[in-house]
Amino acid sequence: MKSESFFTLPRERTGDVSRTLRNLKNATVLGINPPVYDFSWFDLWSKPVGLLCLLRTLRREGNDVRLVDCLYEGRTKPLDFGRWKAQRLPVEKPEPYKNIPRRYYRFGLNGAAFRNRIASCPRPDAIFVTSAMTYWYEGVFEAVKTAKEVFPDVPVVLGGAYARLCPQHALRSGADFIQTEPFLCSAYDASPALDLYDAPSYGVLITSRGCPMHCDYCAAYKLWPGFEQRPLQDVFADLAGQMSLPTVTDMAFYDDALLLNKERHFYPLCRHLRERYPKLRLHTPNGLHVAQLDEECCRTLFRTGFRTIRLSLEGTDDFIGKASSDKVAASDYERAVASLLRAGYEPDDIETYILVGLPGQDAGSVRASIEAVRGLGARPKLAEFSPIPGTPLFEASLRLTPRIADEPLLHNNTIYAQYVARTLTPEELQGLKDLAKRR
Ligand code: B12
Ligand code: SF4
Repeated sequence: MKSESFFTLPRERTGDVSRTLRNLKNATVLGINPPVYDFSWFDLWSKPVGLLCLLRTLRREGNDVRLVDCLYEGRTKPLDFGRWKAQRLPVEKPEPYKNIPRRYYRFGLNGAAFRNRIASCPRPDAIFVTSAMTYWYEGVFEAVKTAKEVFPDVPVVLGGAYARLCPQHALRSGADFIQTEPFLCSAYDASPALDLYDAPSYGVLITSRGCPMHCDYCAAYKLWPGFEQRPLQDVFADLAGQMSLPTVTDMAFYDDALLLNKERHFYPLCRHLRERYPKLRLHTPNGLHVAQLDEECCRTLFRTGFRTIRLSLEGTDDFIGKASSDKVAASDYERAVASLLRAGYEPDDIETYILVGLPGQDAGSVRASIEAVRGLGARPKLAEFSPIPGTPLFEASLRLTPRIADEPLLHNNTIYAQYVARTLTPEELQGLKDLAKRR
């Protein structure tokens, strides 16, 4: 018998349908990870984890779940550590990007193949579309439109970071409902249904949610208020589920604050990883908190199989320090790099994020941060600023560039500083990138 509950979506089109979804039984549901429209896209162990957790939860309740992941299904060439290159097609730039002298692409399964994949699924009772970066909404709109064309009477629910950060804008997607709250916030279950992929080369672990700090450019505290670590038994079960898939060789951590309470959380997790999965290669694309990286922690990372390390420095000057909750003291960073090198890492294994393009930031200070990182034998990695709704620096950016209020495409980190706010010129930015890359 089909569940009735789903069809009683609230009359308001934004809010929380977690409870309705939890009551869904014996239904067929289709999850969609949309294509990405951007100037560039790299697979930094990218998976639609929120959607995969939702699908796993629904399957446990007896629902038949299907997944169309446009990026995974559009993959082409394998890269290192389980990553992939995605199929890309040059496309015309939308109006807000018209004057930007760069090529623009659609990444993922091409339009006809995407449509056919959706049409090949059994008629669902509900469709769930996820979203990530706010400036990727074009792909989200395309996914909703295609789903509506193929299955016109099936309700579409849109969730994910864009939906939560820009709910009013997301209403224009044509989705029937915009999920603005985290799904399943009380019974925290973050195990993704990785087995919905035919041959996943990497999995994703989230062992905690939120971050106790409040950096001025970051929406972590808005997306996940508070800080909570998952019980380790749940993390181990999640890991065992993902590792039961024979094609998985790599695992990425998405935590915002992986190393906090490390004696009770991270170290026991590492012991478990060493005992059970000694060959697994581990990655931290989301940046580690430098203050936690003492000698023992660095040795543990190395022995446990963490292969690519990214450090959140952001910058060495007072301006960045203040915007970044003063989370990194220069001495902590020096100690972290020295300890990582002593533990056995090569300089190329350690990339350090340096933020560039913040309103009010001076290019000279970015240059100094790059030099400082290079001087210590680590590799600087520029992270271009993206204004994120709800953060203090979004408010500051709004004063400088009011257009960002209505047009999330302008939040794109690739273009914001150089072409929207013009806080630095394309030549200045290129100069900084060249300096960061120089060996
Ligand atoms: C991991 C991560 C990355 C990874 C991988 C991202 C990926 N999946 O492709 C990496 C390191 C590559 C990355 C890179 C960047 N990121 Co990032 N990233 C994150 C992070 C920490 C977690 C995202 C995540 O998967 N969370 C876990 C899942 C479980 O959450 P979720 O998907 O939102 O799902 C939940 C709900 O939304 C819901 N849900 C999800 N889908 C659906 C669907 C339906 C139907 C329903 C009902 C519910 C639902 O269920 C889940 C559980 O509640 C977020 C911050 C955060 N804490 O969320 C930033 C975040 C998304 N990133 C951000 C930024 C700024 C960036 C960078 C621009 C940084 C930089 N300057 O270089 C780059 C850009 C990358 C690019 N151009 O490709 C910003 C957003 C920017 C924006 N304007 O949108 C965020 C919010 C962090 C911040 N600074 O505030 N990122
Ligand atoms: S420490 Fe990192 S995750 Fe935490 S608020 Fe700052 S930038 Fe966001």
